[in-house]
Amino acid sequence: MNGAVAEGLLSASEARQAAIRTWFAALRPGMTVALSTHINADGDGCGSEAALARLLAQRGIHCRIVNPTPWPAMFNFLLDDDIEERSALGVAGLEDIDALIVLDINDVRRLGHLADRVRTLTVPISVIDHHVAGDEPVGTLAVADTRACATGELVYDIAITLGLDITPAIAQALYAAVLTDTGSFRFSNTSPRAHGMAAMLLTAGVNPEEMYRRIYAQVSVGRLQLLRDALGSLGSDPALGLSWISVDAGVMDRFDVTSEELDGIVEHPRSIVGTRMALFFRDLGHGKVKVSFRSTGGVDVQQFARRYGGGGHAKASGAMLTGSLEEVREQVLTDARAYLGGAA
Ligand SMILES: [Mn+2]
Repeated sequence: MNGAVAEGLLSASEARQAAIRTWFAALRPGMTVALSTHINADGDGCGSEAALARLLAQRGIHCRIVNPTPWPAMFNFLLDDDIEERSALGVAGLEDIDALIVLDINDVRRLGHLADRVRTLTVPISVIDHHVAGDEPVGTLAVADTRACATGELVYDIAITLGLDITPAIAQALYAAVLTDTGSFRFSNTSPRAHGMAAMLLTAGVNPEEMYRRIYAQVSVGRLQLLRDALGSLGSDPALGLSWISVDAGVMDRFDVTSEELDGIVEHPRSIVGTRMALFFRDLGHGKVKVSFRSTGGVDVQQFARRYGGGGHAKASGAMLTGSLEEVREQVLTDARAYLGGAA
């Protein structure tokens, strides 16, 4: 490995550093800044917010986290008395601020019930994100790069570009961001830089076993009972590489689980050898069925989901369909077989 490659693992690109300096020039000591992220914040959104709040505090900027949905309990360990988490305030949390920074999304509509207020804010709004900008992008100043494995990578670059101190608490938040967004360093966004950054964060005090325990070894008994129940519905069509799983409308009450705990169920059919497309059917009751689409390899599930008015990414999409669980499953499986047959 040559020196230039090694250097690139540990430092931000010139373009990214320039974007960070321009972004930071709009902030001043003494300011109060609101941080927000998408509805149902994930490890990247929460980790990026917790890290950025502490980093900006080093420059005398006070941050208030105001998310459109409650801070997930599983990420409480990223917070402490030094962070003002005020998502419960709703739009009132966006009053008396000097700037808004939106993380891990670039579409106002993903701010849920905060969106209307954000559209009318007159304070500077900036975005730090690694997604392709949506139809209604947020703000004017951006530290945005779709090559970043996580928004947390961009926050890390803010820290090193501005010479800020990556304390153990900041390192832990950034590691949570990268760990979760790369699927524990398994997804295709697991870049050399993701590992380079992870190495630096371990050096800064992250304990990887503790992070595993806090983020992944937190499963309730009900979640596993639900999985046992759901596995009874597992189906697969090995010739086409199609696998699916379903849950009925009563599972959340029956097993006392939250909708967050349904995340990841689709990874079970997806993990079947030879699977190219995995489907998760969730009956919401009231004649609505939520379908999650996942792909492995070259199948574009975003294109497939669009026929049902859904969308997302090429490898992870979703859609809401009308009908009973049986009707929707029958229709989508028929369409998926034709789609995979054509794409074979
Ligand atoms: Mn992300």
